Amino acid sequence: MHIKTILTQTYHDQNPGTSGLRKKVSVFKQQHYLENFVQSIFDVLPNFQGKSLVIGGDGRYFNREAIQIIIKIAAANGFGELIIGQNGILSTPAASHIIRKYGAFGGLILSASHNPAGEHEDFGIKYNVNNGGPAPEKDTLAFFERSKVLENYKIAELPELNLDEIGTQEIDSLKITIIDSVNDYEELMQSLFDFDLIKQSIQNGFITLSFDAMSAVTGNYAKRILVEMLGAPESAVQNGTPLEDFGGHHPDPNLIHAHELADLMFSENAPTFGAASDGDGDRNMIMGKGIFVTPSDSLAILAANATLIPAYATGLKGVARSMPTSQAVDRVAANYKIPCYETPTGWKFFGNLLDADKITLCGEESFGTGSQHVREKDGLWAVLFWLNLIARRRQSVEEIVHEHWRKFGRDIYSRHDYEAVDSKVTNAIMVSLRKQITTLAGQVFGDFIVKYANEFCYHDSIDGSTSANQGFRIGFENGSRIVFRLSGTGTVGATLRIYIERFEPDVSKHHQDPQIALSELIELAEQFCKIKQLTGLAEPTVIT
Ligand code: G16
Repeated sequence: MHIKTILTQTYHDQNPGTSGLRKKVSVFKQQHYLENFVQSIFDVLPNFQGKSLVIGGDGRYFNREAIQIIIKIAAANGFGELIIGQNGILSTPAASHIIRKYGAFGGLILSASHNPAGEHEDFGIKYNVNNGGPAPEKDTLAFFERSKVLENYKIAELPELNLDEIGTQEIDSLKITIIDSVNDYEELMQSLFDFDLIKQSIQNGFITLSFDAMSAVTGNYAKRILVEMLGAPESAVQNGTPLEDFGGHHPDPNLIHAHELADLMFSENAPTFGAASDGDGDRNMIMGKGIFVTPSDSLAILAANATLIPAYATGLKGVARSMPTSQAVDRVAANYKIPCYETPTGWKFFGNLLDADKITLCGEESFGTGSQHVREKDGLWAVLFWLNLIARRRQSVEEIVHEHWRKFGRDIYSRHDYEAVDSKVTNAIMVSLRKQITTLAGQVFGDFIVKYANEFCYHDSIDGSTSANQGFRIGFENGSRIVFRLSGTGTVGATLRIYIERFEPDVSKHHQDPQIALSELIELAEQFCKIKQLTGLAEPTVIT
């Protein structure tokens, strides 16, 4: 194998965000851009010579081209084995599982998740460590630092590899294995859930379902698991063929972007269960006939019912949620007397807690839930969890949710996003919030008395690291909260996210529209940040 060293120009914008480096395709296609970032990662990682690297992506535009480049750089840098999903496809949770199952050194996952795909849209890349989870912040910072001084990269002269055929080939001392993208993941799911029970409930018509794969990576996984293994009709999987541009969809499973599913679920002909996943298969949206389950509620409900699922029958060690996620799961944890951890936004922060066996389930308001089984959030896992739960409890989604609220109270919750705002404006908002935050405790705003107000700073109890500036939170005496933070996944301008929640213990008030129930807090949030005033926007771009 002939290895070349290529002199490169340095880029100064390769700072990974919440979940890896995400940029427009045109940015990634700049000369040496992808090569530089991959080399920067390999320069930082120690002692991987002869070890294996997992490679796969969500199949979006530039996926195949990027994989060919990565193969050559990984070969030149001395990896001993490359394990690649067939056609270059691996869902993010499947990649996490494969890293763990085959004891790989790590993995490169190519995805910009829920961001749109295509020549003029987004691409992304992130490195996952050997526990299967996203690289911790200290590593991603080191990758960025390295990229700012990188002068050359190494690349092997290899022919283009055929990614479509399963099998192993050897080039000198490098082994390249193309694996079926679904097999390992499917086996794992079967080991966690009661497939026979779910299958029975589908066959006898108690469960009817619609799953929207949004023309993204989960199509292959859903067809194999839901249709072939669990017996759902083929028509149960919508948009099940992964396309390079995701069919022009914005593959973000929420009520706005998965509106076809939402319309169906609120119609007369709704099946009993509806769900959607995102570009790379780690997010999930759960719906029942006539009901949308917020991700925060979904996490709480899964935690409250975990012992009904074979994999979690012996109970949970603890749970964790990201800071802006509602406090619904905290109530479940308190009830079952298990610890509940609060981490910054980003799945990478759950890894240490999972590895140290402190928690069994975790989740985020951004449509992500997961467990010990991998080190990523897992969309289809959440879908199967709900199907298993419905089959076991013989209740509808609505009955399960309402019963949960009756028992624990309802955390009425909403997130308001102001997308693609001029970053000068959002930076000014952050500066102003930082000033105000220290003066708010004890102040009274109508019915709301500020109990605490601070900028969230996380101390990882396992590795002792600290992550500062993780969003502003204002907590009120009555348990309500307003949280402000900037998104770390966008590629255009800046996105301000405002998270609003109010606890409602009174059963007679559980069925209010969240936007109405939260209206006072929504106004208060504007009073603090003035986003509407500063941008002239009358409404958030997206409300979930
Ligand atoms: C990523 C992270 C999640 C995070 C989400 C939203 O999800 O993996 O942990 O909650 O971004 O982040 P932000 O609010 O910074 O945009 P995904 O599905 O995009 O990989």
